[in-house]
Amino acid sequence: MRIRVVNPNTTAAMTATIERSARAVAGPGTELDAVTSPEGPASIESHYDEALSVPGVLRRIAEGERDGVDGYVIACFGDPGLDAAREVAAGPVVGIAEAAMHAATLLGRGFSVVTTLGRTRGRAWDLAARYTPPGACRGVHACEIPVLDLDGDPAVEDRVAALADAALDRDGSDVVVLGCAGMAGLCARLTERLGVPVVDGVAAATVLVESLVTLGLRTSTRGEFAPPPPKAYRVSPGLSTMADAV
Ligand code: 2AL
Repeated sequence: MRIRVVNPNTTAAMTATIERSARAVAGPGTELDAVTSPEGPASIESHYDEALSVPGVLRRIAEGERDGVDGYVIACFGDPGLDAAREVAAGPVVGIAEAAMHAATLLGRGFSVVTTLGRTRGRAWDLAARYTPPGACRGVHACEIPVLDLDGDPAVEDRVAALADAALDRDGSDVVVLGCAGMAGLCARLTERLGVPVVDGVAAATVLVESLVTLGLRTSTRGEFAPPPPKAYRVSPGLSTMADAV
């Protein structure tokens, strides 16, 4: 099967981190690729960034449909464009917050999210309310490290570990959810250090998409997620249209 992992930001180095995490768990029969958004913000840490990341995500999905991809992961913790992607992809699409939070509910009574900037906490809470039962998400904690500073600084692991450790105590939770795709590389070490399950959404979503494809399951086209009604779309000069990609 062909699985495509889409990094919704435009930073290729972060796509490499994401790809490593996805490849580490993908099955031997899976042909996996990781692609970087062709347009939009270098990192996603605001509602504005998130809105501007969606056209690039949809472009990569449209290309995937042309390339015969069987399922997709949207590898940013805000799950940008997830519902829209489901309308245009024939196969399943899973967001990393969605996968991580669902997985966390199978591993303990309550989970804590550790994320990047405090301003992204509202979005994480909104997604927790959408994906998990009331009370499952016990806290969302920010390390105040910008997304693009997560990579390459050895002090980051200590800071995130200290934050997660305090969160487990303060929230009375059993599981840690990593609130950014850029934290994927920290998962193994944090699991060792914290002694609780630490869920990296990139890995969780990769395996979940594989499972759905294996089961022959895809997004229902009966109602809300049917292909969008055909109509004219105006695109700003200099930008390509979705139709160019397919
Ligand atoms: C993210 C993420 O996963 N990718 C990105 O650019 N921003 N999430 C976050 N909470 O900062």
